[in-house]
Amino acid sequence: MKTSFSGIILVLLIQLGFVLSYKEYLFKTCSSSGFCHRNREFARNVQRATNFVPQYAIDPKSVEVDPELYVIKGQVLKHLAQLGKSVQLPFELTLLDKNNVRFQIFEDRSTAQPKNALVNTARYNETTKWSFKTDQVTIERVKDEKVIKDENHVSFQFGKDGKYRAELSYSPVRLVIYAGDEAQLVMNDNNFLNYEHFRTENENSKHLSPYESDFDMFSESFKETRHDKIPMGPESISSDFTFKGFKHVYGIPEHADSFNLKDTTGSDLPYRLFNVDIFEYVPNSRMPMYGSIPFLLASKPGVSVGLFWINSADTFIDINKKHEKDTSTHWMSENGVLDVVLTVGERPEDINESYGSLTGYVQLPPLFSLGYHQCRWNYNDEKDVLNINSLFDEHQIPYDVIWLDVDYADSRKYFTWQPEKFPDPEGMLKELDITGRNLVLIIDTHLKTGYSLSDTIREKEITIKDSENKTFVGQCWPGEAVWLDSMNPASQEFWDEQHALSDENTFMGRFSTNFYIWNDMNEPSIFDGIETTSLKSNLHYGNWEHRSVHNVFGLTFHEATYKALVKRLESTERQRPFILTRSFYAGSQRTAAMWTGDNMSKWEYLKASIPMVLTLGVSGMPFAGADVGGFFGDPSKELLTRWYQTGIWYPFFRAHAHIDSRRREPWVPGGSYTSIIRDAIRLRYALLPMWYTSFFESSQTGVPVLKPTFYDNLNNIESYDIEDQFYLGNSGILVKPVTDEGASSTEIYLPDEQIYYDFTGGCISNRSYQLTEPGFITKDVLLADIPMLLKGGSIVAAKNRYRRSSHLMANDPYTLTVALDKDGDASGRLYVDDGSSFNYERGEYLYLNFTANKTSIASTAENNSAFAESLGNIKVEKLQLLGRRDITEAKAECDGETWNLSFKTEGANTIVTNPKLPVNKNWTVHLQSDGSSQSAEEEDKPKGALSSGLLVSVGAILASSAAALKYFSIL
Ligand code: NBV
Repeated sequence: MKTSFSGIILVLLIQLGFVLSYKEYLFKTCSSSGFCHRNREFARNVQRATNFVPQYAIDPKSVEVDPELYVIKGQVLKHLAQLGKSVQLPFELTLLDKNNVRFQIFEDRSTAQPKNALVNTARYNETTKWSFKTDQVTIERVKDEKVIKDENHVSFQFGKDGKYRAELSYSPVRLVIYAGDEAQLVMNDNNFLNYEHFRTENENSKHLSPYESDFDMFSESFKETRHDKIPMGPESISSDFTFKGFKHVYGIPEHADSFNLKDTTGSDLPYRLFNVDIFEYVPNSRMPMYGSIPFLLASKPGVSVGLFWINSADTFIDINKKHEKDTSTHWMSENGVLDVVLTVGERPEDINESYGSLTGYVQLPPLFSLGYHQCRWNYNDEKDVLNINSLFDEHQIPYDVIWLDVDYADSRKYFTWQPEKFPDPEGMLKELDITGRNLVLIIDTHLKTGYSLSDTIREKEITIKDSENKTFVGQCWPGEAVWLDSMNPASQEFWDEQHALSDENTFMGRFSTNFYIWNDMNEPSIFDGIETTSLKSNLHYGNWEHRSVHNVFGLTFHEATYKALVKRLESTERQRPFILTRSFYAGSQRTAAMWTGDNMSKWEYLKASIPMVLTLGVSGMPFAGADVGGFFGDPSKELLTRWYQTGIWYPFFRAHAHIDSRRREPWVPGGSYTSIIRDAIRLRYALLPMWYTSFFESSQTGVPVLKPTFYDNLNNIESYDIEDQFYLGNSGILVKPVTDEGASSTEIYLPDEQIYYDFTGGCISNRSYQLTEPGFITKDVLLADIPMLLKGGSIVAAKNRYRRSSHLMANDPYTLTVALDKDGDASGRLYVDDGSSFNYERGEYLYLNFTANKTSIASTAENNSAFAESLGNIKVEKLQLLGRRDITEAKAECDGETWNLSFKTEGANTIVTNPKLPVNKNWTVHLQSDGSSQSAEEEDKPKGALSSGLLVSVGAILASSAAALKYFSIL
C-alpha cells in the first residue's frame, strides 16, 4: 500500500509526541461519510415530501408462517419507479428466547458483478457468528393461536401471558412492539428505512428514488479515502426506530459522552460506531472510539425496551429528542444485512438479561483480576518490576498484577524479550508468585516484518490481505508490520502455539501460569491507515471486505487469545484466563475486560470516566475501567488521589501512564496523599467479596456490576439523569466520587425515601439521612473522604485485614454490616468460590443469603458443595449493626448449638465482636432489645424539618434539599 500523506503526518506527529487537534481532520463526520451523508439526506427528503410514496412494501402474498411456526418469512419489495420494477428483499421475523424479536432483511447478490473480482459479493451476514454466544440461539415457538395474519399485517403475541405483541405492517413496512395496547418501539415510524440494493455505476441513475442522494456512492471524496474503490458500490442499510414515551436512552458505547444519550439533530456528528485508535479522545463527544456495541436501552416507569442492531460495519446513529414524549433514532450502517433484535420487558434488568441471552453474559473473572493492577509504559526491566513489587509491600499497599507494555519485547517483536533487560523472566514470575501476584504482558495485533513469526503467518496465508489478496503491510509500533487475520480459522492453531505451555524453549512455553495477556491496538490501529485503521478494501478470510467486519475484528482477536489461554491453562488446573482488550464489540464481555484507552491526566477525563463505565455496564460490558491517573500527562497530587478514590469503583481497576509521564506509583506523591491512596486501595480489597458477588450476579443475568441510580427508582424520572453516582451491584453501597478540583463539598442524590447510613470511605458513622422525597443532600468532604452511603435494607460482607494480594485473603474472616431499612428489614448476598478455576460451573461455590430484621440476622447457603465444605474455618469475625443502640442480648444458633455473643455500642451502632459464625453453615443470630432505638426513625425524631430550599447545617454535614430531611442524627 502507498503510504498516504496524512499517514506520514500522523506518524510524525506521534513520534514527536505532538497529538493535538488533528482529530477532526482525521476522522469522518456524517457529511464526509458517503453512506451517512446519503441516509441523512434520504431522511430529510422523506420528511420534506408532501406526498410521500413508500418505496418499500411487503408483498402480502409472500408472507408465510413457517409450518413449524418458528419463523415468519416473506419478501420486502423495493419499488424502482423509473424502471417500473421491484427488487426483492427476503425478510425473516423470528421470536427468540427471552422476548427477543428478530427482524432481518436480506439481499441476494449472487449475480452481482463487483469492481473487484476478488471480493465476496454476498452481504456480510456473519456478525452473529462472533457476537452471539453460540450459533444455536433458542427460537421460541410462536404458538398457532397467537399468530394473526391478514392482508395488511401479521402479528404474534409473546411474553408471560402474552402481554407483549409484535406487529409487522406491510405498507409501509413497519414493525411495532406493543406492551398491552400501547406501542413501545416502532421500526420505520418515520419511513427512513433504506436498503441500497446492488447496481452498477452505469445503471445507477435509473435506480434512484426521488428521496435518494447519490453522494459518494462509487468513490469517496473524504481526503485520504479517495483510493477506496468501493467495489460493491452503495450498499448501506438504515432505518429509524421510535421509542414511544421514552425520553431516556442509554448505551451504544463507546463514546466519551453523557450517560443519557444526547440529541444529535443539527450536528454533523451523530453517535458513530467505528473502532479507532483515538488517543487523547475528546470528552463530551460523539466521535468514535476503540470499541462498538450497537445496543440501546430505553427505560420509563413500567416498561423498558432494547434495540440491538447487529452489524459490524461503520455505523452512525442519530438521536432526536425534539418530540415532547418520544425519542426517535436513526441507524445507518455502511453495509451488511439489516438484522435487528427488539426486546421488551418491565425493567432495565429484563432487557440486560434478554440481550445477554444472545451475546452472553460477562465472564466470571478470576478474583485476582478484580484487585489493583499496576501498569505503566514501561517498567524497564526485571529489576524495575521486582523493585515496584517490593515497594508495594514496603508501603503496605495491596496489589495483584504488574503489567509490561511494548518495551519488554525485543524491537517490539511480540513473543520475544529484550534479553539484557529480561534475562530471567521465569525467575521474575516466580518471585511475583510468592505473594500470589501476576504479570500481564502486552501482545498487539501487528507483527513486525522480517521476523520469524510474521514470516510464518505470511507463509500460512493467515494475514489480513490487501484488495489484491496480497498480505497487507502497514506501519505500527515496530515500524513496518503485517496483521494476523484472526477471522481465519487457521489462525487459531498458530495463536495457540504461541501461547502454549510446553517444555520447549518457546517464548511462553516454560513460564509459570501467573501471567496473562493484554491485547492492545486491535481496532486494528494502523498508523498510516485511513482514520488510523485498516483500509476498508482490505480482505479477510472468506474474501470479506474489512468494510463489513471492521467493528467485530477486535473481538475476534481477543477471543483467539482467550481460546489459546484456555488451552494453555487446561493442562494445569484449568484456570480462568484474564485478557484485557482495547477494541471490543457486542459479545466481548464473554472473554475480556476492556479499558477506555488513552485518556489524559485532566479533571474532565476523570469526570467523563463515570458515565462511560456506566454506559458500558448497561450495554453488557461491565468489566471496564479507565486509566487511573490519566494516560497522557502528569496529574497533580490532588487529581491522582481523587482518581484513585474514583478508580477503586471501576470494575477493572488499573493505573497506567504514558512513557513520557513521570513515575506516579501510589507512594510517589508521598505524605498524606499516599496514605489516602493506600486507604482507597485497601477499601477496594476490603470490598472484594462484594465485587465478586456483583460479577457473579452479572455473569448469570446481565445486570450491570455498577448499578445506575435509576435502575431501582423507575418511578422517579429525575433519577434517570444521574450519571455521577452509582451503586456497587446489589450491595446497597451508594458512591459519589469526587471529581472536582478543590472540592470541599459534594451533592449526593438520594433517589428515594429510604434511610441512607453514612458510610464515608467504607467506615460506619453515627450519621444517617432520610428525605421525605427524592433530592440532594450536601456533604462536606476532605481530600481523604470517599463519599459513600449504605442504603437501608442492605447487608454488606467485607474482608478488612490488609494482605499483600487478593490471593492471600482467601481464608480471611468476614465483617458483616447490617443496615436496616425504614421497615426494619435488610438482606444481602455473598458469592464465594475458589476464585480461579471453572469448578463453579459444576456447582462448586457458595452463594449465601443474608436476611435481618429487628430481632434476628440469618445466613442461609444455597449450596452444599465440596467447595463449601472446604471453607470450614472461615468465620464472620464482626457484625456491625447500624443505627442499633438498643440491643440487650445477642445469641447465635448454628447446627443445633447456641452461644452468647458479646457486643458493645459505639455511638449510634452496635458491634458484635467475634461471633465466630461459620460462613459455610446456616446460622441465626437472635437479638433482644430494650426497644429504645430500634430504628433511627423511631428514635431520632427530626432534628429540623426542612422546608423547601432551606439549608440547614449541623456539625460537618450540610443538608440542602427541596425535600424535607426527615431525620438526621449526629451523636
Ligand atoms: O503500548 C503503548 C500504548 C499503551 O500504553 C496504551 O495503553 C495503549 O492505549 N499503546 C496504546 C500504544 C499507543 C500510545 C500512544
